[in-house]
Amino acid sequence: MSINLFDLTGKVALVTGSTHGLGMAMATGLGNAGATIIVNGNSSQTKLDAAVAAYKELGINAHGYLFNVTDEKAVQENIQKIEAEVGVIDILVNNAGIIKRTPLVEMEVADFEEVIKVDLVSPFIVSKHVVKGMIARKQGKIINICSMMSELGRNSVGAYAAAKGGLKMLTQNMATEWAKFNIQTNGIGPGYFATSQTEPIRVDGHPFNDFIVNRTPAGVWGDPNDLQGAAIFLSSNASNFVNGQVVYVDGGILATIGKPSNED
Ligand code: GCO
Repeated sequence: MSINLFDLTGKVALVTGSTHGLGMAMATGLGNAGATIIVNGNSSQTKLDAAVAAYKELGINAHGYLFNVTDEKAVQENIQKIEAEVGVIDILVNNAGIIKRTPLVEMEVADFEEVIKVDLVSPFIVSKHVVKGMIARKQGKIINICSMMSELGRNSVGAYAAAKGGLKMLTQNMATEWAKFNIQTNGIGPGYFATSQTEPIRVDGHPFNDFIVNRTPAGVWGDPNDLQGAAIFLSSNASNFVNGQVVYVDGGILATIGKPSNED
């Protein structure tokens, strides 16, 4: 009998920030692999309902829950609702995040703190409440969405880099504390992808657009669907002895110092 290590049938996956962008792409991959998807948005019920309908259009069993991942009371209440109404959460993808592009010397402390709160504190909040069930069942998968900025700095994204660098280490600490309960905690580090978050720096002719195409050995911006394989792998039995790792899906950016613009 052949065993499909990547089959997620019967699993329930909560993907925070999954009404659009990379979260939606990864959640769609998990759904196509058989998982039931808990779709999360934090602001608009209309947007959440539209996203759930889009998943269902693809034949994915999806349920929407509107809550702000930085609000511990709302997180706790919604996780209880999800586990009562849909089922226990087997897979958690901490994807929700924001970015503020401001040089550090000009950045307001409140703005810096908001980026840290959403991108670093909220994965802690959501994981802390989801993992209790995983510990009780001695099984679970947690994936934290890191970034190139978990490894590299860049002008104007200092708060984001501090958060994503911290998220890499938080991933390693979650792995350290929870592996003994058969819970695997890992990260995915996306390179530069064509999403609404990167739209302002991706428009044709924008110097950053040319820079990234040149800095990425694959020579292109990533397609969000390119993240589905890593998400399925880290959510499945195929990664049961993988812990504390960040899988970089970056077209080769971290592998190279780059090349002069006149080189192919
Ligand atoms: C930026 C980009 C990056 C990417 C991604 C790279 O301003 O440099 O928005 O932050 O979104 O995080 O891994």
